[in-house]
Amino acid sequence: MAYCQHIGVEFMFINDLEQCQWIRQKFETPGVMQFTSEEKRTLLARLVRSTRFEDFLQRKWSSEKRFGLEGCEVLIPALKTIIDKSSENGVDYVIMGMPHRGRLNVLANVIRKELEQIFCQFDSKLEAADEGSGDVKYHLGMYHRRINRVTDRNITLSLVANPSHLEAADPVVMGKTKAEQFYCGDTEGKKVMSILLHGDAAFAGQGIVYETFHLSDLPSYTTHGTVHVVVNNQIGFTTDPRMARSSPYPTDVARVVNAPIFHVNSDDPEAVMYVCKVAAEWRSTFHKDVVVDLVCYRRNGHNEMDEPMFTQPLMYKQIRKQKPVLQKYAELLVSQGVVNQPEYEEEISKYDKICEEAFTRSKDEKILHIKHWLDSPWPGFFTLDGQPRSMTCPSTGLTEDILTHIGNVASSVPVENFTIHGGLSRILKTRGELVKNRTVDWALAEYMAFGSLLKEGIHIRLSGQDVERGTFSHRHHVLHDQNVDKKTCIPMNHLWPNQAPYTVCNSSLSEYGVLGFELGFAMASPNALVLWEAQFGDFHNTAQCIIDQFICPGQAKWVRQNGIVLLLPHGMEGMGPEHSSARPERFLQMCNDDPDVLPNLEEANFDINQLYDCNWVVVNCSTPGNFFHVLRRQILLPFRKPLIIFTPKSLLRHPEARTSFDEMLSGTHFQRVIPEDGLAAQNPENVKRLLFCTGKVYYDLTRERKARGMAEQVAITRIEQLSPFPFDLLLREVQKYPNAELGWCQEEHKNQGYYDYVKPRLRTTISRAKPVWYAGRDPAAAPATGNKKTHLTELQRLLDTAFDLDAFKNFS
Ligand SMILES: Cc1ncc(C[n+]2csc(CCOP(=O)(O)OP(=O)(O)O)c2C)c(N)n1
Ligand SMILES: [Mg+2]
Repeated sequence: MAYCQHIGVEFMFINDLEQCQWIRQKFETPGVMQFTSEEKRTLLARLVRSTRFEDFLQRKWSSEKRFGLEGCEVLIPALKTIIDKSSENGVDYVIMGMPHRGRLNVLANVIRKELEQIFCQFDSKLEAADEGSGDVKYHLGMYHRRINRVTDRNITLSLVANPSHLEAADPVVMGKTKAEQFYCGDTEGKKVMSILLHGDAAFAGQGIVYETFHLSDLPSYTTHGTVHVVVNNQIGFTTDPRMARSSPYPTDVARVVNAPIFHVNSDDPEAVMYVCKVAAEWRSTFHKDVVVDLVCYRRNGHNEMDEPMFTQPLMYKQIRKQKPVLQKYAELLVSQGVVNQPEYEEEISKYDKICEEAFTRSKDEKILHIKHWLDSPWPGFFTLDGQPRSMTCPSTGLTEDILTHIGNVASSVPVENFTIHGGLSRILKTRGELVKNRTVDWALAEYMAFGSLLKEGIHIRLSGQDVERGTFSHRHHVLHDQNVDKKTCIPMNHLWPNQAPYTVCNSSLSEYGVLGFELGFAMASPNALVLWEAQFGDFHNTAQCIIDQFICPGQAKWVRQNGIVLLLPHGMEGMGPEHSSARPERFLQMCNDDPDVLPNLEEANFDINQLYDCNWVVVNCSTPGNFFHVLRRQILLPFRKPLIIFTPKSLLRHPEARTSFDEMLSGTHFQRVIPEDGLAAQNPENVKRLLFCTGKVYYDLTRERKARGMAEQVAITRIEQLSPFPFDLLLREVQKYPNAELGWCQEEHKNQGYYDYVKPRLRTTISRAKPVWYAGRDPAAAPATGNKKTHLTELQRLLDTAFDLDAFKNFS
């Protein structure tokens, strides 16, 4: 629908009359697009900066990729207009996410990163001062607080670091925005907002765009409206002319996600400015998403090294004839008498001089500080030079009083006149009995960890599909009144008078989007425990990009630590190929510790140093108590690392999977290894086989050992923290049983699970003095059989191998 010249608006799919009327009025009122001379001059100055910045980079580094904005230089004034207008409406923090195109220009001219810091990124001789392997310049993030010249108000701008994967940063930006809103009590998005930039091909093609839009409608995920800007050059990658379509893709997206879309010709800077103003006003009026579609062209190839004429000769002949928008607009303003030619030229030479001077200064930079490119500073968490405040971790235990208090709240309904379901009453009653007996099961252990951290002022956010109740109906963190619709109670928020708030939220049916969101949430502050739970562990694979691109290498690429926790239900329980494996092998394969090098075990604080050096922590707890400790350790550590926990399903209700309060009291710790402590440990010389395992198979092994009466011959030691690998404790275990063969037992298939990770490390621990035998399922393509009977046969086979003391005779 065309209203003003060069503007098209689509919103008919929105079925809210007030919103439609509002849009009509903004575009149908005659003469709405009037600008003062001052506004026009500002617009021209912004176009000068945008254009001359790219020109400058091109002159100095003609053979470097920079993904320039040529053809869509209006992006800079467009963003600045959105920010000015939002600042005028009370916003003081803008969080942005964007792809490669124009990123350096946005850093320089919107965020106002010092130019010399940008220019020195082009100097390959600079040495990196920070730990980590770094990233290319057009991926780095940034955080900057300054005065907005137009409104004279303080404004903080942050651009989230991103990987090459287009649109992957979208949910991360939303999560960070939500967190910043949460921490400053901005419940309506009046102070903190997000702006997302997109390429047209990525916007239409990447499903994560839709997942992210969808989150904006959910109470615990909404950021109260995002302004989306599409750099619509109607071309995708380098070579395929079919990517250029006459009807623009972004409309298709907007229609699906029910957001108004304003198309605007990017050759008309005033129309662009008007549309951006309206978009910002829309957001502050309705707190809903809106899309600005900057219809432009791409003057160069995909990057500056690319020749577009190879594949799009005719289109590029036309493009080469186009006058740059700056020149066109300058001519218009000169003809209108708003500026004269010398003033315009003066504006250009002023900015060129700024660039030249910054370039000279950039040559003095000797060292590259990736630290300067952090998107979220954590004031006070580290020492001034960015180090942890200590290299120790206090006990993660609690006093009996605290355990009992949390236990009592967890097994009651802490408000009056509230009727819960009869089945739930029974669950709470059983919990109460556990508390009386001074024991916890999994759900209670989690309660204890969360409840105690809330007492210490740590905000907790647990998000994922059906997490409020728990997929396995074990958690019940939100009680629902059986008589009054939508009346709920979250007992975790009734624990202590001045506790931190607990957020538990059922997410949409998304993994990629939601995990990205939670990662972004965790980015904002180190003093929060942010957990994402997969409905079943294997579903994390649709969020693989967030794991591979952000969680695993995030610190190495962007220096920023992140303490996100992944809870991944895992275990072979005869439920078929799906729902069985959280794919531990994938997480372990991505750990950065060396399988072949034994670290110095004598080093003080060996365990903490190991944690400090790792890229993430991978655990599989066999007891609720250890689960409790590892959750608390996550916050009590003086630094942050992602934590991957393989969590149980059947063990949630296993009568032996219980922990006594005694193992959770002050002075107790997370056990990286749980050594054998039965008969075998009393006469270790007699032990014939020492079996190592992790997780649920431990219970199958002890049951089988008992049935076979082999408690003196076979020792079973649990590795609870798989990575970083507990070389020190395992060496002790091996030395304790000098006459034992060593075996690794897992219920997973041989090419899956932990075997490939554990075996070389165990061998390194013992200087390769003995073999490490394997008892487990054979290699397989699928994670588990679909047949229950086969499942049980396989299990019995692996247990037979584990306890057959002659099983490996023929191999040695
Ligand atoms: C998920 C993903 N797939 C593929 C690529 C490779 N790639 C880089 S840029 C690009 C084209 C992007 O087109 P568009 O979104 O229109 O942005 P433009 O370059 O035109 O600004 C592609 C396919 C990528 N970076 N990420
Ligand atoms: Mg494009």
